[in-house]
Amino acid sequence: MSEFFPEVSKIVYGGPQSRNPLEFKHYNADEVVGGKTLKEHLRFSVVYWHTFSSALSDPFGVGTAVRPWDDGTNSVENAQRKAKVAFEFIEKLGAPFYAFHDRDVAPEGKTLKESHANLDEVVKVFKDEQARTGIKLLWGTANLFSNPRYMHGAATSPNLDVYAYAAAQVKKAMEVTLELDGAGYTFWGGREGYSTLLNTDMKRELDHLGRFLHMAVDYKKQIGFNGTFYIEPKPKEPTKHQYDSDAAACLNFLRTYDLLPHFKLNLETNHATLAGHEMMHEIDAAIGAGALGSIDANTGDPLLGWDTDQFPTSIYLTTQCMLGILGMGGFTTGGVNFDAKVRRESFEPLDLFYAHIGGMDAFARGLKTAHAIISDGRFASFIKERYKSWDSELGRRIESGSASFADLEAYIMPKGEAAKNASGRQEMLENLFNDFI
Ligand code: XUL
Ligand code: CO
Repeated sequence: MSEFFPEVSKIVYGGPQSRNPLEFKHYNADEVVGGKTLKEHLRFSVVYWHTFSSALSDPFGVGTAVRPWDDGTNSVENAQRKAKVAFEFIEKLGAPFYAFHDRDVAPEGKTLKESHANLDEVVKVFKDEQARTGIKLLWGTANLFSNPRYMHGAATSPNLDVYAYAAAQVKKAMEVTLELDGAGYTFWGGREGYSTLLNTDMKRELDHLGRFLHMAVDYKKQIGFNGTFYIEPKPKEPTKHQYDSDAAACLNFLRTYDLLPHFKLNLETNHATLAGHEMMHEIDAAIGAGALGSIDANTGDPLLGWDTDQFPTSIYLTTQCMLGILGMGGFTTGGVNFDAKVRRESFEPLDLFYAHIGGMDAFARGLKTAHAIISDGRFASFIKERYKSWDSELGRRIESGSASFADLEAYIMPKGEAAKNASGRQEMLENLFNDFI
């Protein structure tokens, strides 16, 4: 097997005392926490687009990435070589999954037919490499935003031909995901939104998006794809307003169009930030609806207002994520997908390893910390105690829908005043959280 990363051998667990930056300090794949190995809990996934297809350009400058395996052509051969690079990287890293868009992995042809054929050529390599390494596909997706044809959106385009083109692209991407035995398929509405309402029929666009996703659900059944469908919320960028703006908006959309039984959410930290939410808020919102599927693990820079897609390194963040995920009983088909890219200044192949090792270690610590918090039980008992008035007979009647305003008036009137409030103890709880970090 050719070696594209000759300076790196398999990344091993060296433990917290290790001084080797190419070893894990906290991610010990086979270590058991709460009855499952870290590998089973975290289901790490490497994304193709940032890690293997990004030149590291930014709005002010061209790409800086040095990728010795890339001959700079748009050929299928170059794409197939990149596929081998990807699998060597993922195997050495020890991540069990990967994720891709159709257009990250194979060049777009002059016609749709040619693009499909190019994709098939790369999928052949993926199939062989999956069989050789045991690495699996977490989810596939279609890029419905880069090509200029999608300037007005794809499933919300005012141009029916573009809508049909997008449908054909998704159909093919679903077929390929099935062929590769993918555990899921993601819909991120890259340009499904608007830049101005002055030219937009919002209701009609949303109706079209609803129809589009129903056709996808029908096709999923038709081809026998049993993976999970995910919607990935993001409030803006590239458009001013994206219809799938946050978890709550997605859930409302899915309910309105009778799609909720068919979809779960894939939540991304930097998208939560852009929506003005903490990731924990998005996770709680999705779990409340029984709809948390997977996470795109990254982080933004608090001083920059855009989607910087940095690798997650904050233990507070990873602990909060894992509290939600452990609380819901763990991932089923989803995982911790590093939708993150190295900085433009970190242009060497080696930086790809450092970035992922850091993210995996941060999530391993988050998992262990969250497990310790849950086992300790003090947060859970505090919350239980805070709501204890609702565990009364009247509380149960209200919650089950068998109480009326008149009942509540009859209950509170003789008391004259509500019972005394208890402190929310925010600072005490923040201190307690810190005790676990
Ligand atoms: C864009 C983003 C996408 C989706 C997949 O911000 O997160 O890469 O994850 O299309
Ligand atoms: Co993402």
